[in-house]
Amino acid sequence: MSDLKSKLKEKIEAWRPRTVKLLKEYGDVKIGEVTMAQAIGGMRGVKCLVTDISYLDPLEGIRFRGFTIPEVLEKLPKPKDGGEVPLVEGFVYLLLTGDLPTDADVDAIASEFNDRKEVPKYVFDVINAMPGDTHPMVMLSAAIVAMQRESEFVKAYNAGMSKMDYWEPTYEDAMNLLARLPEIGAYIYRHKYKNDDIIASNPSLDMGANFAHMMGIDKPYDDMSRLYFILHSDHESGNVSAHTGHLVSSALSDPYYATSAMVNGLAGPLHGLANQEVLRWIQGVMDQMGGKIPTEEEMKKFVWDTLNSGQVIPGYGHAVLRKTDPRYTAQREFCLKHLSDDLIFKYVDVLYKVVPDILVEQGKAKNPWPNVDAQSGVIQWFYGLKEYDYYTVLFSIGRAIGVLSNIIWDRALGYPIERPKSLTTEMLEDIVAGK
Ligand code: CMX
Repeated sequence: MSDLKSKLKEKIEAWRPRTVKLLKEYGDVKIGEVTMAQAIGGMRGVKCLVTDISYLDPLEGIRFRGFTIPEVLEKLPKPKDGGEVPLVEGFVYLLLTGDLPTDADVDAIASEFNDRKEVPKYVFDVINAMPGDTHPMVMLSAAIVAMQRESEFVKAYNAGMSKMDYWEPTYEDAMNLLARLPEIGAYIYRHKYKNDDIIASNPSLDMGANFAHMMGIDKPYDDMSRLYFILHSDHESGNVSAHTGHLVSSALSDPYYATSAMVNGLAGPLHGLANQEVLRWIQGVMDQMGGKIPTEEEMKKFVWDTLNSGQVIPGYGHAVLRKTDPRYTAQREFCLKHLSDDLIFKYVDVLYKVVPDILVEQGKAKNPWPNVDAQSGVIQWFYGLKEYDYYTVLFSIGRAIGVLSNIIWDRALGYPIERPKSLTTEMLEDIVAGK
């Protein structure tokens, strides 16, 4: 058993009694109520999910295992080549175990990923067989589900494993997936946009650096990849992608099914695809401006035109957050350091100055501030990744870290199949009428 897996085993055994006690002794304690608006309105704010991997405070933003983004960026081990962003391997360790890793822990995970990262050839054949205009998220989702025949969970389940052991083969599937997703993601990019000029994986590099290498993009794109994967990893459990992964996995569908499903949820323009929408929207404005930076007044007009035509401003608003997303801020700091003169960054900057006031004036959005997607495409574009329909693949690789960490713990703590209750409209009307 790997060091990480034995550490996880210890943590799981220590944690299980806490969950069992809450369930057995305090199962009737109320933690909230559900209103009519919540039932009709997408369950906003209903407290009915449990996770210890991350917590989202509406004003503060995300904490991963109790650490804010600046703390994660400061405390986790960094690459030895002068890279400024922590190694993704160490972040995986933090999400899984709740502890900060040592350099040795990080090295052990890097070597575990290296041993697991060979993608079966038939997966690439599936991607190659798709029409050239297939969306990269479809390629990713199909590639993941095609690999389902590799599932260790399915093999162990069919062999009659005990429920207490479910987490162990889930861990194997999760680690295999995490090791392979950057390989698959880079393959999709080079296959679809670079004439199949595939760049072989380099086992001596960490996950972020190897991804940059396989994409064919120079430094500091290695740091950018690390930052991107860490920032997009997890946002507690209620968002569409995380919740989809958890839900599908609750039926004991294995991590391949669950991860492919979470990718499909992330592909919606109100969720992960918003990063591509931001770039598409900005490009439209740039075309109309002939490349010149709009004044605040000109930008206000573009924003109002979009709102008045019944569309949302991509990259702004959030179902939980009520302040600027710290994931936006972390990327903005990266931009200020590395691409402050970039034209598109300047557009994003003007947007930041005008959009919140306009959304407040419009009076609909509960949160007028930018989210993670408002800035992320700009950085990719700057480093030459101009094919913006690819951006959500990057989000998916990051999000898989959080979703798979959660799935391992879901299985370890024995969370059951998810099954909320529906009512009919007539029943709601009867409740209002006091019947
Ligand atoms: N532009 C215009 N209108 C917006 C808006 C925006 N950026 N954000 C919210 N609104 C509107 C909603 O569409 C809704 O309108 P209706 O009453 O007509 O339906 C109203 O304001 C209230 O919405 P809300 O309660 O503030 O927000 P929701 O929780 O319903 O939705 C989100 C959250 C993210 C889907 C929404 O803010 C949005 O559509 N943003 C733009 C898309 C985006 O950036 N998505 C990425 C989010 C981060 C991620 O998951 O990756």
